[in-house]
Amino acid sequence: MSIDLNARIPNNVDLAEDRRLQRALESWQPSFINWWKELGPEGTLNYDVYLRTAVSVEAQGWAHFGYVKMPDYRWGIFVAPPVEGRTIPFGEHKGQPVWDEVPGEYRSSLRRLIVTQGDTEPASVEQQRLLGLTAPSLYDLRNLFQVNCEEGRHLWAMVYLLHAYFGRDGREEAEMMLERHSGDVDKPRILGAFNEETPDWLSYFMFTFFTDRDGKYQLSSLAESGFDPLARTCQFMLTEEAHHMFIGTTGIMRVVTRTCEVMAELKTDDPEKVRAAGAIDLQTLQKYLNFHYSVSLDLFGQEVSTNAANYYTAGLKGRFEESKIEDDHVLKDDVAHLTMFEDGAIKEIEYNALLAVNERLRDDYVTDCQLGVSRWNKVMRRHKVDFELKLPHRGFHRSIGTFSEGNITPEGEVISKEEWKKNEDKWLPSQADREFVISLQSACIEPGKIASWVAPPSRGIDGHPFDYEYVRFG
Ligand code: BYC
Repeated sequence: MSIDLNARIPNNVDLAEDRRLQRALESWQPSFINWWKELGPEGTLNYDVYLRTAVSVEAQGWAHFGYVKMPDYRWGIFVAPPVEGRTIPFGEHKGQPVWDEVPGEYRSSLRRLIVTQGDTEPASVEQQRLLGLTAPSLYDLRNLFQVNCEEGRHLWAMVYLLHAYFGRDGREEAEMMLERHSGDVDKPRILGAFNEETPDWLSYFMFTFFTDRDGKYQLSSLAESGFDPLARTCQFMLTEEAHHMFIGTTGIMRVVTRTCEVMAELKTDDPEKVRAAGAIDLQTLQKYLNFHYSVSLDLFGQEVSTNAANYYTAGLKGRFEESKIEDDHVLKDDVAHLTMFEDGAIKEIEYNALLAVNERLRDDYVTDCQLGVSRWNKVMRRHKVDFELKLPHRGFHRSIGTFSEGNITPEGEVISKEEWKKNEDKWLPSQADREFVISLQSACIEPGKIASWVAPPSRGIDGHPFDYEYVRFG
């Protein structure tokens, strides 16, 4: 499983042994680089960035840190080592040996899952392409670029699967990954949240907390797949993903910290005074949280999904930590109780557990999100600030699933459309809120300096201090 780092495409999948595949991927590579230059981080081609690069797939010491110009980043194909004798962990093929090739009857379902996953990766890079112009610190700038490079690598991970296992239509899908663009009217990205803008760093921290966390749960359920190449690919992607969510959790924590400091300095809880001092008031943070949480909840699909049931029964996409769940892993006779919107009311409805697999994953995600929110609230308690951030009701501001039919307040009350319209700006960032947050954005990129609205991190990257020169501008 050692990585061939000197190859034109670094890999641990013996690419050199398969000349056709190697040539096909090498012919996709220039399109990828062109896409990066056009739609990757704006104006950064000459920057030397202190980045980690995958050099191994072992848990210990998988990454090397050093200065890299981003177009020279060693994007490659890395999969976790195979598990000897692994069997399909769930569904109707449970207990049979895992597949090393695509089973004919599941070809289109698998391709669709891989394409949907792959599409999100370049989408997020596109969404974040201008953020580098207004980084709150050099440390944050470096972290942004790290995430961008790794999302690029995650695209490589899915493109490899498409090229290696799906022949001509896989290659066509790989081309399409660079043709759809975030927010493009004619060729948008596949999933809703990936067509939203990430216009400021507060949105970015929220995105890395809430939307990257959807990535964690989706990748974890694909890491259980009976199609072993997909499972192993996702296992390694999860190693990289952890840092992305760390940026979100600590990013929001640093914003909360700064706001609490300003409130203490000014002895006020007046949002206007907090804003005037160049910090973000807690009420605005709550609105951004409401927005990003709700669009990320949509990424789990509908509450009742035959797609999800079919993926599960086929052994293609499992649940979060499937092997730790104590049941038969077939779910045909199990039931689940789902919170849904029906006949104008929020109800608990019993369904077959197979149909409820999306909701199960969403439940796990909600629990995980709550842990982060509780950590932010702890910061406020430590500062003796009497305010709690809260996850809104799961029906709030939804576009996918039964709740998309209703108007639900953050507290979970069903209201009329008129009432929603009247109150929307209380719950979601208004135009004025967005303008305020954007007004705080300006590049603060001298080593050791930090913008007014966010506290410095408690430690730097790879043992370096906060004021390390994480990015050198060419
Ligand atoms: N937006 O049966 P349903 C990440 C469609 S993030 C638009 O419930 P299913 C990352 C759906 O496609 C993780 N359309 O759907 C994070 C279906 O279409 P058709 C990405 C949506 O299939 C940050 C229809 O509605 N990975 O890695 O059960 C940075 C019926 O819905 C949406 C994956 O998503 C939506 N939100 O569930 C970088 C994993 N939701 O059949 C990266 C792969 C549903 O009517 N994808 N629809 O044409 C999947 O597992 C599934 O496709 C979904 C949807 C869970 C997304």
